[in-house]
Amino acid sequence: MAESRSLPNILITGTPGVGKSTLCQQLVERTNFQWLEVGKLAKENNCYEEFDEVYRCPVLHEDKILDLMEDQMTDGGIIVDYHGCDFFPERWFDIVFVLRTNNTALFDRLSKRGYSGKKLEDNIECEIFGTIHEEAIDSYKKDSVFELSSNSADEMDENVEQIVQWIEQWKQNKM
Ligand code: DAT
Repeated sequence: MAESRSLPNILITGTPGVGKSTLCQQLVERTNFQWLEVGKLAKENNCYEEFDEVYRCPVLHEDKILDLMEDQMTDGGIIVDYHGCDFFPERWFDIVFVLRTNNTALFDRLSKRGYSGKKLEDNIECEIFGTIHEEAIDSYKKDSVFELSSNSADEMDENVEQIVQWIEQWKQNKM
């Protein structure tokens, strides 16, 4: 429950390539929060159900990953980073940020990452349709979901500042 947390929990989500890891990296340098990379945790603990042949990637075993995360989420101070958001319990998060990037920039970033064909097209489409934002709106209280534009380094800096300020405000309100 949010009231029992000494620090808030934050979810950073969005299509692959929008800048979640970069933002989280900068946030841990500025705060004493812990960065929980769901993809990395899944890999380390083999939390997969099957292999998706179309996308050439394993499918997350959601219940297994949630069990692994539960204890860490209790005290707060966690920044969760994942490209999906509909399977986490709503109670875990005090705020949800959905990063957004324009098609051209995202296309370049994902191409550089080695994405091509259907995988590239589907991720670009996901971003154009605002799929993750919609998922966030459907999964969390509307007034706790915020879109952040992440097209440039300047916008990245602004986003870091905004989140650091939000954390400070949360602490003030808690006192
Ligand atoms: P994600 O974790 O969402 O998959 P990332 O942080 O790995 O994304 O970023 C993908 C690439 O894009 C990486 O090379 C850094 C770059 N990038 C991310 N956010 C950016 C921004 N706001 N402006 C410019 N480049 C950005």
